[in-house]
Amino acid sequence: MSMFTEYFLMGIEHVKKYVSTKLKGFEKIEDLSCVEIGDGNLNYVFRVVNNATNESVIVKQAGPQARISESIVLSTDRNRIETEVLMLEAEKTPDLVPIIYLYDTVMNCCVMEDLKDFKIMRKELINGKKFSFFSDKISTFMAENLIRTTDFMLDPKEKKKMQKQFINPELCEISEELVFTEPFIDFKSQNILTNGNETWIEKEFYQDEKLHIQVAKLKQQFLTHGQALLHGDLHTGSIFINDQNIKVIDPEFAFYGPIGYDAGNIIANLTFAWARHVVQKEDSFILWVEETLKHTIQNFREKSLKILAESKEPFAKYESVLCNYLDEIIRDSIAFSGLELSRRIIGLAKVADITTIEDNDQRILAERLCLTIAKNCIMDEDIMDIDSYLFLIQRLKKEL
Ligand code: SR1
Ligand code: MG
Repeated sequence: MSMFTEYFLMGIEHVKKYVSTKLKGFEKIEDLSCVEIGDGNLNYVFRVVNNATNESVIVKQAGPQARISESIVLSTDRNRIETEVLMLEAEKTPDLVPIIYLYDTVMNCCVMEDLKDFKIMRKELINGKKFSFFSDKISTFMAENLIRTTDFMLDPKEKKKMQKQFINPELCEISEELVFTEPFIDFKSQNILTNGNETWIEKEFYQDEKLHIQVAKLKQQFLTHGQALLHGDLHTGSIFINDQNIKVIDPEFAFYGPIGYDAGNIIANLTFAWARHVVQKEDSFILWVEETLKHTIQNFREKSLKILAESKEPFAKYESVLCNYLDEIIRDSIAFSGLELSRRIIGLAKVADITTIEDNDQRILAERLCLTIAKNCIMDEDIMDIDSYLFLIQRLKKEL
């Protein structure tokens, strides 16, 4: 009888056995080698290589607790959500996601394409690498996967069915706490602040009630605005990249939410790379990020408008309906980017773009730059499109 009929957390030998039992071309266990390569916050990720053929696959398994903190107990259903979303995305943007070979709702794991020719985008950006094609690829990914899952594009019953399929209470709760709550209160067990920035953050974030009121509005929007099937965690650590293409991975936080949340994550995470290189004075990289921010949002809007032109919704025939809809999404994206910019500096889940700045004074500067942008994005209603966002960050860069 198979040992994989009841869930348990697999180790390296189990994974080899699992792959040899389940996957064609990997039957001979003596030919297989396996290493755990996961560096994310939640799951276990194994690379299995068939040394006889040089073929390899990735096995990703969800454990009952988060890797980053055992006190975070989580449903392993997140692996189903991730796999089903990747399969849906593969229908719309097959070039931009990894192939799923199998998924298993007993072991809560999936076996997928090994993206061995790709690297994690965040690490590449930290090293100052520029990618001229990124804005084109990511805007296609967003327009195709977000706009095509909205009420404008889906049959009403199909949309509600998808909303039900991707209800994701536990991972949404992580975002509700880590993104929308904890960075704004003195949540000592989770918020670990950089030496030298504590007093500033105390005053500018924990004590600013006007800021809290704006954050509360955005939190309500996150909780209630089921606009599209989001990726839910669209940062540069969820993107693999090489010299030609990107692959978007890890949609386990997916749910029906406000489109601006995904787009805002892209804006914020490009901005972390920008801030790192601003304090390190890498001018050509800084310029590339600024152009990429502009092109990503412009292309996203144009591609979304083209998709919406196919809508069967009677009111979609009015150009102003579609333009208002997209302008509002972009306004939301800017505001949500302020949340991501805040939580990755103040909260539990930080980003290497900033934490690996060795010089403490430079790190303090980069953090304040991100947090000042964040506050402006959350509070200033005039910063509502990508041009005003760029105007803001370029002004702050000059004032450094
Ligand atoms: C407890 S999980 C912390 C963070 O890691 C994920 O990548 C999400 O961004 C989450 O907020
Ligand atoms: Mg992830």
